[in-house]
Amino acid sequence: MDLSNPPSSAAPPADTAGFVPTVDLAAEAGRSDFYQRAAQQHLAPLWRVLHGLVTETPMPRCVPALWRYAQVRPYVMESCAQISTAEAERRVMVLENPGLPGQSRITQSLFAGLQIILPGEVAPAHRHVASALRFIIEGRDAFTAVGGEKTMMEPGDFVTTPSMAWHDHGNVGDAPMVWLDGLDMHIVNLLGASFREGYPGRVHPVDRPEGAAMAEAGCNLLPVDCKPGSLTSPIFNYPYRRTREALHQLSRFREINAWHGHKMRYVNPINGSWAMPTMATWMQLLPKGFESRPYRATDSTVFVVVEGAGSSTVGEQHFDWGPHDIFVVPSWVTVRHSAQSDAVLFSYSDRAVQDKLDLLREDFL
Ligand code: GTQ
Ligand code: FE2
Repeated sequence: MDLSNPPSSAAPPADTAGFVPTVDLAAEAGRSDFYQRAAQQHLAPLWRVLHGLVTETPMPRCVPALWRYAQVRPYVMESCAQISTAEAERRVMVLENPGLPGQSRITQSLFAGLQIILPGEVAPAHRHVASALRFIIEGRDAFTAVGGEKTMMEPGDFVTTPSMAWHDHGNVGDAPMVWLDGLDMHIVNLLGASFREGYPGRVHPVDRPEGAAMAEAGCNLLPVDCKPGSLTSPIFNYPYRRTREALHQLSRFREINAWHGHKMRYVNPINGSWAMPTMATWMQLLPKGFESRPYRATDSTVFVVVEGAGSSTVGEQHFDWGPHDIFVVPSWVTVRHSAQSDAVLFSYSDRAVQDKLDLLREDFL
């Protein structure tokens, strides 16, 4: 789904291979006076742009890309010398897709950034319509407080911040904490539905004990009087310890999926749907030596390497990856993964939206 405005160059050049012009280009010159007069009435001819708007196949402007953690980490660290969390509100280095420069997008619909919090720092409380996910990269002893409950975060944990929930983050340890933020604000903005509010205080009061959400919803049980208030999972920290154990146990008895390896989706225990209403999330285990069969889907996907080493062929590109590297597979671009050692990949995409709108297509090649 193209969630951004159509480009001004929506009509591809006539010499583009496979482009079928809707109009007789030779006759266009004679129409320019008409086009100019119509433009004064804020009218434009569809036939000049039709095939660029309604494309035969997805035409993502987002391109395959890889960020090696070893290369970007120094910049994330340097950002701490440049600005405080108090001044920045959120100290985040945005991962910008090279095909979408200056737009704060890692794919057409999604945001990704590396957020860092130093020992003793607090990222002040605020709330917004956009939903956020956190995928913890390094450090521990940092918490996020969401809707009045704190959770400590560890590498590999998947943590959610639902729409309009108050949230602040803090580091009570002695080492920096880095995580990947994934947000859906471009989807929210496309729809003109964004609001945000700062909290009149550094942190929002905590009124639930740590572990409350896990006790209520994370044990295959729900309180008898539980009334879901939103489409976001009531579990807001899916700890890696449990995810990893599930994947490894699965790999001992279950036949491997030829396209995905051993891949689990994070679910909302209330309704069995995605953990978040807009962003789909997964964790997959690719056993040593596994080579996936080619796969493509209409959701551009962001991958974060958790453990192990391997490589992925994304369209024409070949990416070698290791722990903490981040790469993007654009919509409808074919991907193949191969694992050099047992490898674990976290991923997220806008599939939760595409599913609801009946837009998703996938090819098992
Ligand atoms: O941590 O609350 O990367 O509100 C962008 C917007 C992080 C956050 C981001 C946010 C946050
Ligand atoms: Fe936020």
